[in-house]
Amino acid sequence: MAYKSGFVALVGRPNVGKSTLLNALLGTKVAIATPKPQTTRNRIVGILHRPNAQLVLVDTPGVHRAEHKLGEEMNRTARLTAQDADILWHIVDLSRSPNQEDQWVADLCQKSGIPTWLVMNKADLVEDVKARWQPYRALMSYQDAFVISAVKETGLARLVEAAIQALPEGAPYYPEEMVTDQSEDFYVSEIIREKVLELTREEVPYSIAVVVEERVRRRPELTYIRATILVERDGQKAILIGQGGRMLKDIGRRARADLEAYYGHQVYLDLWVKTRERWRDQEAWLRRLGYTPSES
Ligand SMILES: Nc1nc2c(ncn2[C@@H]2O[C@H](COP(=O)(O)OP(=O)(O)OP(=O)(O)O)[C@@H](O)[C@H]2O)c(=O)[nH]1
Ligand SMILES: [Mg+2]
Repeated sequence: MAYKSGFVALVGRPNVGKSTLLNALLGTKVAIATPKPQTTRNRIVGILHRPNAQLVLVDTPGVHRAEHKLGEEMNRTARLTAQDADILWHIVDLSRSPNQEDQWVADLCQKSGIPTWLVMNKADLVEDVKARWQPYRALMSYQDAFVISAVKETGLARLVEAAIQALPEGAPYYPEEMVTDQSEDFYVSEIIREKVLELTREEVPYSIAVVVEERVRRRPELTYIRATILVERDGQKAILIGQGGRMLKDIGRRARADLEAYYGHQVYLDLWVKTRERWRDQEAWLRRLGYTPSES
């Protein structure tokens, strides 16, 4: 049997479960996933290896109405990633009705001319699946449709098998042991950002970014990490630090627990908070933080 390989882009509006699905399919956490919309800000590659195929899954930021340059770049990342895929999975949340953002994504898929499958997620929250899928199927002419639950891991095997069947013949794109293309610093910064998303509310989670300033293995059993959380206003800085430094300690404690599990040894996490006014609207910051996608 000829070897098959290719790219599947996971596109959809925010919060439908794209990153949860990516992690479930890989069996390991490569992308952070939280109950807050606009969690993912980058293109995140996850690689599924099979004896006769390599399925490259690409998670993208949720397509939304952007209010900052950051949001525009996130939408652009989703658009550019979709243009390069062999198959598009339009992920939707079956427990909700389609909205304008779902329509934007469907239009983007339609315009790309790339085969697009409707992947209806969160089926575990829905009683009458059939009654719910009609309005979604009407968004565009999908090549195929699947009902899944990323959290309960139902319908996933069928989805992957179908994708592998549909892949073009070709050599693998990535080496066999590789699960993701993201750097260690990126992963570390995302874990910290995830904790901020979990612990803060309103504008704060959206106004932050995390920069890993230093990461060294000080001893065989200890990694030292110094990271800065950027905020846009001093008021947000005060919230992130919290009374008596309690919030920052909480963020650090949770992030450290995850990072120690990841490294398999002790982590010393040195967290700082800095105000950088309106960084979300500044090209230079977006570039430095890795939020500006390249054209290919
Ligand atoms: N009940 C249920 N919840 C789900 C399912 N899949 C994802 N979720 C939840 O939906 C929320 C959003 O999940 P994410 O994976 O972060 O969604 P996303 O599409 O990546 O969101 P953005 O990165 O913001 O675009 C999280 O709280 C998930 O736990 C599912 O199959 N069932
Ligand atoms: Mg996501």
